[in-house]
Amino acid sequence: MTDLLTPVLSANWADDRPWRINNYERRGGYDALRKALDMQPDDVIALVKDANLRGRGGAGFPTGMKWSFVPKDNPNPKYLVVNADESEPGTCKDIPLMMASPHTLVEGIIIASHAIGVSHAFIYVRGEVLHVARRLQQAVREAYSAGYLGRNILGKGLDLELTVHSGAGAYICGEETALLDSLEGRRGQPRLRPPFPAVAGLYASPTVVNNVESIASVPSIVANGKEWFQSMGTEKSKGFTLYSLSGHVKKPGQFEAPMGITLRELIDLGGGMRDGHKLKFWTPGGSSTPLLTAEHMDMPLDYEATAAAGSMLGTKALQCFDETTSVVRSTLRFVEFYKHESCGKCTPCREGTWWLVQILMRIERGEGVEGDIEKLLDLSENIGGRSFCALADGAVATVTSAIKHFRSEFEAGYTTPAWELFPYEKSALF
Ligand code: L3W
Repeated sequence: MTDLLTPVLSANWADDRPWRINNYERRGGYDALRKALDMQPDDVIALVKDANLRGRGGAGFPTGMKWSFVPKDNPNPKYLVVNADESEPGTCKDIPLMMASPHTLVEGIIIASHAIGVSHAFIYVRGEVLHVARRLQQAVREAYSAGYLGRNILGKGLDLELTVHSGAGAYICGEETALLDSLEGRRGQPRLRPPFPAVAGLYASPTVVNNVESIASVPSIVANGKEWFQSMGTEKSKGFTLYSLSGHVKKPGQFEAPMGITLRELIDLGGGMRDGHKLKFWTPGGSSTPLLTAEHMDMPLDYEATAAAGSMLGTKALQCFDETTSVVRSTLRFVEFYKHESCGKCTPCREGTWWLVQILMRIERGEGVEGDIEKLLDLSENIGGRSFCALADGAVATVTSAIKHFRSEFEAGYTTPAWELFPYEKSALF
């Protein structure tokens, strides 16, 4: 089974203190930077584009293409902002990556900055994870001392400052434009797009916002070439990636494998479902992605197959729930999260998520009233796609997909409380 794994980002995680610069360099760390600095910036962009690296933060947007959107004739400074605000329920890949190997990220940032023409980059890290911020700060200090950051990097004429900035604990700041507002010192709320950040982002200047895993994947592509990257994955979804397996599996954790591995294979790598239980439903990419069922276990985990199944790959956060779990209760928990985290800027999201919670609560109590399912679907239709960002879309994805696959459980909520149908003590999660 372990031959399914392709450890690249996680290759050094079991080393002795892999986060220290000397241990990173001992494994060839910063060699890719030396190579990249001898390349023309446009050639680095072309390499990442041709490799077909797609954004690992949820949307799968081609990374090299995003870099190429930065206008060359804009007189303003250009910025690179790494989105390290990982907070999607179930998603837990960027934090271990930054803890174990922060220099992979720092090296990727320097290469990307050379490619895009950036002289000031930022890592926006989730506010709650102080230990990660400290780990990053230590790595940044080490990189400055070693001459990888600052002025005239490695004597090649590149100047780059790198700032680690902590958020204040709001999920919405993982949305790229809210993140930029927050970084500018304002309350984090999404901006209308277009203009996209690539054209007018931080301080209204061209800004590339990339996920941690996307940027950390760049050094390996520079070191090994596009053919190497393309040799992994499926036809349109190339390369390796980190899958976060959680829930009712025996050994949850991070599994680095090619795009297109199946959930069945990942669950096997995770030691199987807990004894005596079987998979009921799962999320491919955190709670924002429509849930799928055991029927979809052999579907390749790539952007195309998940979309064809009515979901999306998202952050590859595979939360597995067995038959002891009430779908009504888990849907309520997810929607409560979105209600709490809604920034309140857009009325359909602010008010709609509140109404979804009210209706789901009475269905959970077994006090649902005739027409509640239709009301949930109608509300979802009036919330989704009607706000500035994808937060509300995530909230309704969980509701509509749960009803689509498990309508009878919602109907049972007209008469029977979820805790009678699915007693808490049988479930390890709720
Ligand atoms: C220039 C254009 N740039 C698109 C850029 C855009 C952004 C990227 C993707 O949401 C998803 C969401 C969550 N010119 C451009 C352009 N871009 N057209 O491409 O944009 P978009 O709008 O497709 O997605 P998004 O708003 O970035 C991301 C899902 O990911 N998700 C979220 C996870 C949350 C975390 C977390 O924990 N922080 O990652 C999970 O599945 O629902 O659908 O950069 O600027 N013409």
